[in-house]
Amino acid sequence: MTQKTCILVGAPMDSGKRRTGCLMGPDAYRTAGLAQALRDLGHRVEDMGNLTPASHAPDTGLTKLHAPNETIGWTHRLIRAAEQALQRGLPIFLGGDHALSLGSVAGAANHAARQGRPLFVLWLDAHSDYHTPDTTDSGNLHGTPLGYVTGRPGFGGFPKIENPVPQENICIIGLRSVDAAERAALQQTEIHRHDMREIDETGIGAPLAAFLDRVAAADGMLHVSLDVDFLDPMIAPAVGTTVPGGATIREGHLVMEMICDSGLMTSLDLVELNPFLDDRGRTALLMVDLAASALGRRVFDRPTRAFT
Ligand SMILES: [Mn+2]
Repeated sequence: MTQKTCILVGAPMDSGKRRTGCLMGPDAYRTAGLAQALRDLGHRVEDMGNLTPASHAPDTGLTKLHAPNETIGWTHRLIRAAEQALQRGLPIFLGGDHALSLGSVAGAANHAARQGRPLFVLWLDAHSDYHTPDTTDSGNLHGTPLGYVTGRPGFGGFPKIENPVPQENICIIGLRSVDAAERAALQQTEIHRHDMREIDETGIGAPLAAFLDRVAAADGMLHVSLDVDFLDPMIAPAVGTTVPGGATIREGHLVMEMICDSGLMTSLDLVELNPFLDDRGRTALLMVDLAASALGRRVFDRPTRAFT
């Protein structure tokens, strides 16, 4: 594939849910060799280091939402970081929990709008993350980024969404944990949704190929958001929201290689890695391998690597 400038953006955001540990994620990806893996593929790599949230009011703990003000601070910071990095290359947001996508996707949408191109979003996740601060039962804002970037109401205090992502430009693959309220809301939308049963029945390549064809036909930019819990917890244990029955290593690599073949990806999130829960770094290493596949590595060109 053509050489790219990959910009690593550390986002040690841990405010999107109550269980802590994702703040260690960016350094786990560095330790797992992400930058070298991308350089070995011929890409230029810049590491912006770890961001901090914009200044924000302290969180009081008096609302049902967990840490809304810190999350708002991160969202401001990440919107700007995404806009700036996209002018120079392909940003890879090293999470941090999935609330970082409130900012990374909103910023990517602003950038795409300035280019006069539509933004498409591929959401690889066990969950649909379509809640709003009004609909969430848990109060965990990592379950809200797709609600936010599509312009759902209820995000008072957050940066205003300037360029909502059209519902039909979003594709979620990997679903297997959607609560009743969220399912009802999703069924009112044009978001493309592919649950694990469909993947079992048709294979993971078919819905992805159809989506990538739509992105290409529209000359779209493509933001890919990879949640660790897209993968099966047997192979990727380092996440606080494990749901059995996730994607296999083969399915993960197939998705990433198809993304690479398409040449369409313009930004990437790696989210929800909690190194505190990992097993000798295996989840971090797998996420690095998947990122490398999305950027040109072919699994069958290299020897098997042991985890121990
Ligand atoms: Mn998620």
